[in-house]
Amino acid sequence: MPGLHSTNGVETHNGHNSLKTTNRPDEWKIEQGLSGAVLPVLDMTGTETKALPPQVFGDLTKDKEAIKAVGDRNQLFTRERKGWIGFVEWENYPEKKAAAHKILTAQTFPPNPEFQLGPIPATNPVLPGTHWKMWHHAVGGELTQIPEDSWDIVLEEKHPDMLHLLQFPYNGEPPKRLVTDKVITPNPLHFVRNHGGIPIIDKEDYSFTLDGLVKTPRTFTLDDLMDEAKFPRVEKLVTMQCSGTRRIEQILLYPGQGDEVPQAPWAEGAIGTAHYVGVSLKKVIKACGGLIDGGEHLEFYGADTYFKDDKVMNYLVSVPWSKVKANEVLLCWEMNGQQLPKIHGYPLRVVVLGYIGARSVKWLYRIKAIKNPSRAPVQSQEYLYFPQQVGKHNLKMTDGIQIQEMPVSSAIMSPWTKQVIIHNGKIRCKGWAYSGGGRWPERVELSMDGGFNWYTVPLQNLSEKRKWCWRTWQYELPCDVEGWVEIVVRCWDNSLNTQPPDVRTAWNWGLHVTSSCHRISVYSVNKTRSATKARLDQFEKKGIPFGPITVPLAFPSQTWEEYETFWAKNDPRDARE
Ligand SMILES: Nc1nc2c(c(=O)[nH]1)N[C@H]1C(S)=C(S)[C@@H](COP(=O)(O)O)O[C@H]1N2
Ligand SMILES: [Mo]
Repeated sequence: MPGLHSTNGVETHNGHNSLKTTNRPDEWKIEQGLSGAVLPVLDMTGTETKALPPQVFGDLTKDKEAIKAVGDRNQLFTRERKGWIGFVEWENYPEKKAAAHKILTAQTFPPNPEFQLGPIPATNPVLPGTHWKMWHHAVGGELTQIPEDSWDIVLEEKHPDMLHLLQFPYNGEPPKRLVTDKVITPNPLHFVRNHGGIPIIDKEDYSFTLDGLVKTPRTFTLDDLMDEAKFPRVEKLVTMQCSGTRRIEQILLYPGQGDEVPQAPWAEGAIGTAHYVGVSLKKVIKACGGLIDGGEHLEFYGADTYFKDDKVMNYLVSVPWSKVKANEVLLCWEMNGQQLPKIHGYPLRVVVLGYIGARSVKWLYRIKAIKNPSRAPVQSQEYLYFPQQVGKHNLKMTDGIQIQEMPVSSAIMSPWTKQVIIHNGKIRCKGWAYSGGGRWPERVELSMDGGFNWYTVPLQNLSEKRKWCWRTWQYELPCDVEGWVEIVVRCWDNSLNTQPPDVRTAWNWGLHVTSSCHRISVYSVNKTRSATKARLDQFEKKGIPFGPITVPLAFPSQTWEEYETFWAKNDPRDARE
């Protein structure tokens, strides 16, 4: 094919030989799509196919004069309030936003490491979040210290076994064996999804404002909310799910854009269940005299700083009043009997029942009643569910559905894909099932033949049925056959919704809402078969481990005597005329 060889002759040294080749050293990998980022785009619009050069990143530039002209960053980007470490308020200060924008556009940053079209790093943290750290340091002022402070909080508050997908902004999930270990997720193991740093807020200095289209704008302290004479205390067991859960399946099928540069390659652990204590936002709005002048949506402001397209802002999203009116939006200060951990929004966060996690704003500092859904990027540009034909060249924000309620979904936490399982005709499986919008799992089914036949998990093997909650399940899945089998899980919720069969069906450019049936491939070795048992006994007698299955046999599987006996009975090998 024309134009695919990008390099001039390179010398590769292979033992004693020196090969002159025009290939890249990793040509084979590139050709096999294992290094897709360096594949040229092919232009076939003309009579000849042309290989288009990829985007090149030139030398890094920095206009120091322009940055200096912006002014003293320590004064410009100061802490907004006493006792609120890491909180820069942007939304009330367009000139401050403009100054930060100037700083970010007056320099270039190195390209972000590519992992979707190449290998995912084998490290924990998986991705460092290079750009976001650099942007924080570039803006400076109160933001300078945030990446380091945030990581300290991760180490202080999260379980040492957490899988750190992105170091900064911190994104982490528990390993599979701990995701469904308990029906209520212990706080140190609850997944974390951050878009920015963690503000460290002193409870004594905490308050938030409710303004916009309300009759009487007011400021509330935590003590105000906790006063049961004013607001009834609400307790709820709630499953929170990030719409990025199981994104890795979409990435491994086809790379996409995700909702911003450092997309967390989530597995099945971006879901957690906790017992929250707080008040209903509806009551707090009532205390402000209710909504006025066509207030239809409530916009939540988080104190963290979010970067998008060289601009800075606070974390803003909105929910409709109808959701609030139904008492399905809570303001919470307690999680599983403890004060909210810093990483989960201390001192106060929003918990929106049955919506994607993105709407449950942490480090809440303001609620504004507005007419239309928020125009902030997290609401209007991200968390959009695009149709399959939408991609880099034709993306329009209005083509995406704003994701609010999660659809029904489920996942297998054990065993793991590619695992070899020696069993007595049943494979022990466990996992979770969940449905958004206040629906709940009614039936969980497992298949071991790729989704042709389904076994129903008996109800006693499912955790308690509750509105707003997942159900964990376990099941001994009958499996007679040997070799590679595909185990699939699907859930039916109380509205009889179920899951699309495969990832391709639900794949989307934003890599959101991987709600397709979760599939894993395991290698079945069924010991109830006498030949299999005899063979495994031989392995055991010889003290030879069975795995990995790809290692060639350590001892013969058949004697020559057995071989001859077979042919004595079955000769001739070929068919007679
Ligand atoms: N202020 C603020 N609130 C936020 C976010 C954020 O980055 N900043 N992330 C949201 C997203 S996308 C999710 S999935 C949930 C995750 O909540 P958790 O980190 O407590 O598990 O928080 C939401 N609230
Ligand atoms: Mo999320």
